[in-house]
Amino acid sequence: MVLATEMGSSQPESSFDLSTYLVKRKEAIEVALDSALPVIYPETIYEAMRYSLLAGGKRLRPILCLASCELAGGTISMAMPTACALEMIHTMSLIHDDLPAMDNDDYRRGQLTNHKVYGENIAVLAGDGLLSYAFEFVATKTENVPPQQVLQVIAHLARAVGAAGLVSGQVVDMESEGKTDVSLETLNYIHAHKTGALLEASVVCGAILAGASAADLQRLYRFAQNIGLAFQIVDDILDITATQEELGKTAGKDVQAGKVTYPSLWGIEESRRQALQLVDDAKAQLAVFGSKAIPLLAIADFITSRSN
Ligand code: GRG
Repeated sequence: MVLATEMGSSQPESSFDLSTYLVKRKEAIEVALDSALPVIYPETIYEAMRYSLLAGGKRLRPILCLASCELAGGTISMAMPTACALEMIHTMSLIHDDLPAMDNDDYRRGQLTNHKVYGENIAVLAGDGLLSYAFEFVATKTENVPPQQVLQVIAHLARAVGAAGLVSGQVVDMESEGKTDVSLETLNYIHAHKTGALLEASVVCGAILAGASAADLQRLYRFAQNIGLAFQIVDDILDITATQEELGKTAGKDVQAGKVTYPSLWGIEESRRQALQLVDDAKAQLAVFGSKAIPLLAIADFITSRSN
């Protein structure tokens, strides 16, 4: 496990540089993920799991988890197993989302999708393997955290992933495909579950590990809900405005699939305005934390300024 001392900790306000922070955190997470999942027998499944897990990506969920844990007074090493688990769960959801039975995509994170390389049967199992290993990893690798808090994290993650979270978001998304009369309420439901639930769990679980108070968890929960929705609005905009090279996956999928999106309801400019407003509202939730919130505030801004 990578220790905080090997990576440096949050920098003071005057010198905070988000790009350097994101690069360093991403590097630390990549190292931890790489060592978390060695290839053993039967090699095919471990290779398929590693193929998608180590394919890059922004590592936003683990970065949020580490930042939130630090904000609440914890350390990076306390949160790293949960951070890795979040990325395993996220990667699993991407593998399954890309399957022909779901979104049917050929590219993800700049490379062929899992099923294109390993076949659908192995891709399903690679997702299953990553999902279950995520929970094993939190339960067995978390150190220096009271067991009650680890249990709370496991329960929170499970809820975010299951029918109360990602699964329901995906179901309503699939049921809405091709319909032109999808309401804003339904769209918000889809994305609060499909995208928001795991981003929210990333922030809240980091703080739970650090033993945050109920009031602070509520503030972080509201912060995460707002950035989750902003993240999805920006995702919808990028699907229209960015290239396949920038996105690392097929661009223009939403229009092609006849999906109702935020830009299709509001237009691009209004969607941008709404995303910025959500980020402002999110940041307001963290005012009480003062300079300890600097990394999370900067990450919130990154959500609307990102290009992939
Ligand atoms: C979780 C049990 C279980 C089943 C999965 C397929 C499915 C059910 C849900 C779909 C979830 C999904 C793919 C949501 C999209 C979320 C999203 C906006 C992904 C893109 O995230 P980024 O931009 O990607 O952070 P990178 O590659 O940077 O990590």
